Amino acid sequence: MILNTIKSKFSRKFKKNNWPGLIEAYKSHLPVDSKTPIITLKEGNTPLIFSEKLSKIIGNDTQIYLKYDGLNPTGSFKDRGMTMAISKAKEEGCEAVICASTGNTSASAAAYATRGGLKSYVLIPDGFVAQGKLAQALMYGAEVLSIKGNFDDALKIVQDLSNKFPITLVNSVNPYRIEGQKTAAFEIVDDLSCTPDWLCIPMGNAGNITAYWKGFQEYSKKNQKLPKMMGFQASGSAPLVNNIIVKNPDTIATAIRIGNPVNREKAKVVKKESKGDFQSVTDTEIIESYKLLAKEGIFCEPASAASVAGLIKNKNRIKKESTIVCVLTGNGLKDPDCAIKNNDAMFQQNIEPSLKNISKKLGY
Ligand code: AN7
Repeated sequence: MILNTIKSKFSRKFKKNNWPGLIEAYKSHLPVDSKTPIITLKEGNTPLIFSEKLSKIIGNDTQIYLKYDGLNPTGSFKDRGMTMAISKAKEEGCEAVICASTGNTSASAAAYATRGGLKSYVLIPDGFVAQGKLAQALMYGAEVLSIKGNFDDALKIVQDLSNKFPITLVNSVNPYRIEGQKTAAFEIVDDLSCTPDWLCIPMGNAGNITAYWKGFQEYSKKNQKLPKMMGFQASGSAPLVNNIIVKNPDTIATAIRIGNPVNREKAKVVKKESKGDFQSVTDTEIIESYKLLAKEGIFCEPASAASVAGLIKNKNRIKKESTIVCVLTGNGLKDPDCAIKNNDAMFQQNIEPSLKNISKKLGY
């Protein structure tokens, strides 16, 4: 185990300190050439963290790892796709980009667009975007339109706008997004020196599960077993699990509050080819996992915790000595309201600041 870890550290082409960003690192696997202007914030190369708590909960000598993609420059996996989408938009001479977003896509699009000197427009569902994400989009200088509708309404409008006007759509229907995001699977294979048995991942529009599957297919060695792709949705927002359109999706995990995923057909192929499964988890289960992860020192956003809630739900189906990766797609700091409302911490306020009083409060 330790030997493997050391070996995989050196099998990466670039040392941590001079990581050039994922396009440069994996350019032989990506649709770029010397003419592509690379717009990067050095995204990618995120840690794969062994989870002692989860490995113990699942038992049976399983090894559970967390792909902590919340450590990307804007705090979510979207940066992997956005470095590609914005670089290609720039290469193609486009001057403005647009997206609909539950939050993270807008933050990432705004950051990479401004870095590349492009204008960005974002449509978000009024009242259902976490504070941190909105703050980011505003700070990075996007023009933000908060609509009286949900993500699915917003996506339909931006698709129409990008067909009518010279604005590039950077939602995950943009194929370059998938190309960039597939590098997360490359990194997992590099770190483990093998493919995992299962990949547990939250699904909204199902761009990321599509990207991971493409990544595993392209990067694994011949005859190497590919992972079962286990996609999880919130039970109030589970169009892929139930094979329906959800008109009014509802979940505490606002990032995946999506009722009509654009990558539905691609996701079905992933499920079938990987012999995987799509299942739902309740908001209560999501919050339980969110708290459990934080108690191991890993703070992710609620949508990300759906991957772990799903893992735990499948405890009895997991084969002995399996290696499983749960993808933590976004950083917990994105949604401070959710954290402050959902924790088991001792938090006493309005305390008199005297040594005597505080010693007593602390039980000394
Ligand atoms: C933390 O930002 O759709 O299945 O507009 O932010 O590829 O859609 C976010 C999605 C999972 C689902 N976890 O990924 C958006 C948006 C987090 C997310 C997903 C999202 P996909």
